[in-house]
Amino acid sequence: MMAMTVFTAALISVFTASVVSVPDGFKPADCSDLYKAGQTVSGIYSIYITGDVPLWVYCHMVSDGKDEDNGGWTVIQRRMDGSVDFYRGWEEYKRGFGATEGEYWLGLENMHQLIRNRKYMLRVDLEDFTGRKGFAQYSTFSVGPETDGYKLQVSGFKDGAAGDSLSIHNGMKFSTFDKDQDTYDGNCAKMWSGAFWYLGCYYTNPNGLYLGQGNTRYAVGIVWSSWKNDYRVSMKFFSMKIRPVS
Ligand SMILES: [Ca+2]
Repeated sequence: MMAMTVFTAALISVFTASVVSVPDGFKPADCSDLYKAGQTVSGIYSIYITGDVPLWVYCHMVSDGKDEDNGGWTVIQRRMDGSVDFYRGWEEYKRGFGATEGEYWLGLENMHQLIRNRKYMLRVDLEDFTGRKGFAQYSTFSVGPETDGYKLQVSGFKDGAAGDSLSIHNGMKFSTFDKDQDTYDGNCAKMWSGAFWYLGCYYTNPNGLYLGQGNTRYAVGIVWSSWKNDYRVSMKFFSMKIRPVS
C-alpha cells in the first residue's frame, strides 16, 4: 500500500512538471511574468501591480512581428469595434474603464504603478478598414506620477510601416475635456473628442471617436497621422501594449 502511494505521487509530479503549473501565491506583475511561467495563450489574466488586489488585463502572448521572439505583452489601450465610449473625463482616465475582453483603457494610475519597477517598451498596432496593418515600436515608455500630470515619456522609435506619430508627444501631460494640460490656448480634448498626452494638439488621437468604415470626419477619429498624412482616416483597430525591456 505504501509503495503504491509513493508511485502515484511520483507520477503526479512528473505530469505537473510537463504541463506548467502556476504556483500558489504567484503574483505576476505583468503579462510577461505569465508568459515566462508558461501562459502562451492570449486572453484575460489577472496581474498584481499594487499588493494583493488583482487587476484584469488582456495579455497578447504572441507577437505578430517576425523580428520578435518574445510574447507577453500587457495591453494598456485597445479599440476594435466602437462598443465603449472613450469620451470621458479625468477621473475615468485616471482609474481606467471599458471591458477587458474588448475595448478598454487600463487607467493612468495603473500604468504609472505598472512601469515603476521595470523599464518598458511600447508597441502600437493599427489596422485600417482596407485591412492594411502596421505597427510602431518604442524602446522606452513610461507614465509619470499624477502630481506631474501623468507625463508621457516615450522614445526609441522603430518603424513597422505605420510611421512615427507618437515621439512628438514625449514629455506631454495627459489631458481630458475636464482637465486641460495641453499646450494649446483652447482645449484639445474637447476640440478633437478624445483624451491624450496632447500638445497643441496631436499627431495621434488613440482615444478619439470610433468612426467606423467610410466616415471621414476631420481629426475627431482614431488617427495615427503618419499612416497616410491624413487626419480623416480613422482606424478599425488600434492597440497600445507594453512589455519589459529584456
Ligand atoms: Ca489648453
